[in-house]
Amino acid sequence: MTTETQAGDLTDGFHLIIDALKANDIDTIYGLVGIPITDLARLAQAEGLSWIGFRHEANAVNAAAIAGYLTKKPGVAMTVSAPGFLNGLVALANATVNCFPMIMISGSSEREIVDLQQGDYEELDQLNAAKPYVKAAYRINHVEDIGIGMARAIRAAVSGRPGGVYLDLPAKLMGQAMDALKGKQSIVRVVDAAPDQIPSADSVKRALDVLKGAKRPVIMLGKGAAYAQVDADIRALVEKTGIPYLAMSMAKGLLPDNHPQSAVAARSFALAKADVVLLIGARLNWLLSHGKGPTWGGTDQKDWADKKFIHIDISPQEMDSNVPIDAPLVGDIGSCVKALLNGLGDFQKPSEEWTGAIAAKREANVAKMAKTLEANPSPMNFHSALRAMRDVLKTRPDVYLVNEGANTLDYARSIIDMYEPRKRLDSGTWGVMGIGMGYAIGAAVTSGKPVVALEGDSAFGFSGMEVETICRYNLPITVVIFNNNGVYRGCDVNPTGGPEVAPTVFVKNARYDMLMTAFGGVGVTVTTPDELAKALAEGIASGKPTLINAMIDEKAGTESGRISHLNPQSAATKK
Ligand code: ADP
Ligand code: TZD
Repeated sequence: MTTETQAGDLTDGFHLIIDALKANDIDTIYGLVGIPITDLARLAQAEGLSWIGFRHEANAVNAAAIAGYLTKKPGVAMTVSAPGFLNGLVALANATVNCFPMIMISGSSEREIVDLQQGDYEELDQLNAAKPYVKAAYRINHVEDIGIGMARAIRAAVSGRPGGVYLDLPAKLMGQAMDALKGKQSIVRVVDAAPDQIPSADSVKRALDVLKGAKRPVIMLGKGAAYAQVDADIRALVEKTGIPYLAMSMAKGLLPDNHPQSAVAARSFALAKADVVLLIGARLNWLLSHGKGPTWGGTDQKDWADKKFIHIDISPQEMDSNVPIDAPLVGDIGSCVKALLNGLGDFQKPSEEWTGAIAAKREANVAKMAKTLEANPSPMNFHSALRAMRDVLKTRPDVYLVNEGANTLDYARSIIDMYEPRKRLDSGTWGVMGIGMGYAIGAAVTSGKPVVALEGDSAFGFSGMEVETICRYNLPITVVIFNNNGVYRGCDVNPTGGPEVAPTVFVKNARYDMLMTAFGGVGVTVTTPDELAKALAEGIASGKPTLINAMIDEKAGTESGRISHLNPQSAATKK
């Protein structure tokens, strides 16, 4: 709809914001309209961008975050001022914590009123509120600065360690006018937004020396490795070195989970016994027991054990975060992995003793798990339901799997194998609930591929209203809810015997499927693994918005899934 710009023509903030996004190949905005961004949303759509409108900002921002992770381009979300901004901020912080590149753009109220706290409509000092939770936060005050401001936000989101960026756009900015030709010239197309960061030759040599000296090496792939999109080189490094590897949750599928070098079913053994660990895009945070303690063969929680770490990360500050890193390899994963590959020479693969021990452990654990999975209890439990889902999903490796909950998350992570990179999207670094529908929508919109969102019944509740969004855009999303009547489980009782239900308990036998049928999608309740398998296969094949309410034994599962030990225990002993 743009016509040729002529001398004397005027443009405005609304147009320049859209022009700046388009100039940087941003084609989708995830958002929720209201003052002062409604016309901006309309204009975006009129100018050919896709506007995906949500029912709550957190879900829009989660969708943008996962779009950023999947595409390496910043996902863009847009919200109204104060409450809309704050609703989105949790998800923006979550994007930052997970190193996903995105920009949350929020409209804001009159600066002179906000700054004197005189009580404007939706008044909040958003820029300062955002700062502690984001990688960068900027405000554009003048129409002439829109091009450079947007460029700054884009570069901040994707360069170095990716993260969430907040961009504040005061309502007044949108209406500001300027000469159209000058406006056009003010738009910046960012050149090389995430430049390669080449590791130093010394650091490469040091890493290779440590790796070559290893007797019992292990490679740990994290979601940074998946994000980097250098799948072939990572596979080559794993296969050429012959080193057993482990994948963190969202790195599953970077190499197929049934790869012969996968040590995932022998994780505890491999971590405890390894002498050298090569971390590729994985932080030594709580998910890896901070690199120390019994998980790593240490005698107590603070024991570093006797391990050497080689750590590839783009962030130099990540080195020595929890344990000393013997060989820091700072750079982008693509360049670091290439450098290692180039220097491998005639690399001696690890001994049969080591790889054989891992294989034996893996086979024993798989056989043990197979027994549990074969059982057919009634009502179904997590294992029998997941066996059914595993068998269907194995036939569709192209399907994205979004996953959140406690037991639903932990069991699915180990039972459902992934075969393609970046297909598993889950609660991530914070173990946060509420990413479900946002991630599912973001993945479906960016890829056009089918998505299965496997949700605990509690987890689903955080973003459940977005089933309307799924129906509105007719997205190929099948939501499966493991319904066990509560948070973790549904069988707790109020110890007083009073009428108020226990803190973890929901309405029994809720019909979540009716939420989907309310908006024109397909809804079905299933009670057996066969029914679940059939409904799942149909949901994926049809491409229609589908919700499967899978009834699970309310006594199955454990408090907090696999992280029960993180619940605080009283130091006082009961008399
Ligand atoms: P996981 O949860 O899978 O263990 P983390 O989120 O803890 O993974 O770690 C991802 C790491 O990857 C972060 O420390 C981040 O700095 C790093 N990272 C992200 N992208 C790149 C990249 N392109 N090159 C190098 N490191 C990267
Ligand atoms: N709020 C937020 C934003 N994130 C959280 N992680 C929690 C609360 C606490 N929490 C968990 O850590 S898991 C979970 C909550 C509320 C839900 C577990 O119940 P579920 O899953 O029904 O989703 P399972 O599979 O039945 O255990």
